[in-house]
Amino acid sequence: MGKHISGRFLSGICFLCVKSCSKSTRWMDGRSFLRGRQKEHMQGKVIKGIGGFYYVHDGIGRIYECKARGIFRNRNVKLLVGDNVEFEILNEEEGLGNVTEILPRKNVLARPSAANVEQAVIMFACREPEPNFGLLDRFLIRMDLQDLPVVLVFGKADLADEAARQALRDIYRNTGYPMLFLSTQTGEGMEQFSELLEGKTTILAGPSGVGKTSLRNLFVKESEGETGALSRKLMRGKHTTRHTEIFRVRENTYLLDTPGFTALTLSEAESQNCREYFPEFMPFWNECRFQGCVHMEEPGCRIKQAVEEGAISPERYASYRQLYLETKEMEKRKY
Ligand SMILES: Nc1nc2c(ncn2[C@@H]2O[C@H](COP(=O)(O)OP(=O)(O)OP(=O)(O)O)[C@@H](O)[C@H]2O)c(=O)[nH]1
Ligand SMILES: [Mg+2]
Ligand SMILES: [Zn+2]
Repeated sequence: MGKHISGRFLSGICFLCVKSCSKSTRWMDGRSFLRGRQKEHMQGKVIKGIGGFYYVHDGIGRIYECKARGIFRNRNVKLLVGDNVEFEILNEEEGLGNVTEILPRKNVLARPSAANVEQAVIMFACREPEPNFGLLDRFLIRMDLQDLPVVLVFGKADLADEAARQALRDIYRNTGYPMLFLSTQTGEGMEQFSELLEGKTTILAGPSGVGKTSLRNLFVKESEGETGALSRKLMRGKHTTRHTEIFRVRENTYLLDTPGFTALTLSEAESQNCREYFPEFMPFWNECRFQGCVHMEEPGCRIKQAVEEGAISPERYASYRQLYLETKEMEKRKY
């Protein structure tokens, strides 16, 4: 790969990897990172992986471009963004290294794949692009399945009037997910967002073009990830994020920016028990007339009644139906 180390050895190590070398010192915390340095068995964090290279931050101020040793391939283990690793330095000057060991993981997240994540922010835009609730609910289920606490964030709040916001609140009001409206344009919601990041490693996930990278840029000033206006045809950001990358917001506080999704299918196993992942269905558990009611066409269904009464939103129930039908379809295809 290209050079990614600035001429100014002490102050200008590039963290954006290969992009612009004199820019970033964002992991530096003032300590001299050369003092008392152990050349072997260094520890660090994988902040990004591209094409077989892993960018490992040493926790002090330097990024090493590393390869993973063959042992991982033999063990069939893949390094993930967020992994804490041991690595050896091959060339200090050029910042090259070799990852030798993965330290124990707290958890592993699939799609977007990452390790050691503590919280998920599911981000959609109030408008542009319009939220796709089917997709949003799949995200929620996926995170629940992975036992990750979720905060639901609606960005581009500057484009939504009070009525539009209330409509969104209504859809998710009985789900129990904390909800936040924010705008990178007006600054609305930024303080609350900052608070909810405090002391955690948070993954920022959602469709393309909703403003994830714009939000990240506000919290990690030096990173200046490119963002893009939506192309009208695809409704995707022009500078769409292609790789998951972890950023340090402040001490013990990290944010993972991820590539946007346009679709997300749950596996059969994942969607099979989807009923259980609609928290607002829970109060009516076992109250349907028929035992084993799947809340589709059965008479005396308490869930459908709850939709009529307004305790469950029609959008959420529609999501449920869609998932249910898809699961049936998958089962049919198997035989
Ligand atoms: N009106 C408005 N536009 C915004 C806001 N935040 C971001 N945008 C715009 O939305 C577009 C897409 O922003 P990005 O930050 O690239 O979106 P993203 O979610 O990172 O997209 P991917 O990387 O493709 O997943 C850009 O043109 C931004 O300027 C906001 O709060 N309000
Ligand atoms: Mg992005
Ligand atoms: Zn029912």
